[in-house]
Amino acid sequence: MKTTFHILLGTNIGDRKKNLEDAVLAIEREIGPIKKKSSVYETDPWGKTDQAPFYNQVVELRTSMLPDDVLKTLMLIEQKMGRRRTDTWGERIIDLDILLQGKEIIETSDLIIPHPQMIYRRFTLVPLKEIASEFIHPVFQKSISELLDSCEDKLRVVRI
Ligand code: PH2
Ligand code: MG
Ligand code: MG
Repeated sequence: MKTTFHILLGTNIGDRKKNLEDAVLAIEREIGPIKKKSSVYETDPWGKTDQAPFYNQVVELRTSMLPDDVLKTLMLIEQKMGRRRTDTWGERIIDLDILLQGKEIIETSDLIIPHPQMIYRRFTLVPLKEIASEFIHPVFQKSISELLDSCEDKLRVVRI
C-alpha cells in the first residue's frame, strides 16, 4: 500500500539551488515519484541565527516504503551529498526531514511524525501551505493554513 509523505528540504552551504535540485532527483530515484513541489524560499536561520540564510522547499510524494526506510534513505542521500557534521540547528549542505505521513502519528526513539517542530517554523509552514493548505495536522486537528496563522515565528521567508 502506498502512503503520502511530505518532506522538507533545507540547505545553507554551497550552491543552494543545485543542492535542492540534486536532492529532489535523489528522492525521486530512491523513494518514489514526487507529486507536488513547493516553490523555493529563502529563509532566515531559525534556532541558531549566526549562520547563512537557507533555501527551503517542501515536496509531496507517494511510496510503499515504511517510514523507517524513508528516514534511512533520506539520511543516506544526505551523506552521499556530502553532509558531515550534524550540529543541532547548524549549517548544512542538505537536510531532509519527514514532516508528515498522511494522518499517521508515530513516536519511536528514532523518528517522530508529525515533525514536532514544524508548527513553530514559518520556513516549514509557508512552503507546506503552498502545496497542502487544507491538510489537517493529525495531532493538533488544525489545517496547515490555520497553523501558519497562529505561528509566532517572525523570521523572513521569501519566495525566490
Ligand atoms: N533547519 C534547521 C535549523 N534552522 N532555519 C531555516 N531557515 N531553515 C532550515 O531548514 C533550518 C533552520 C535544523 O534542521
Ligand atoms: Mg531539520
Ligand atoms: Mg534533519
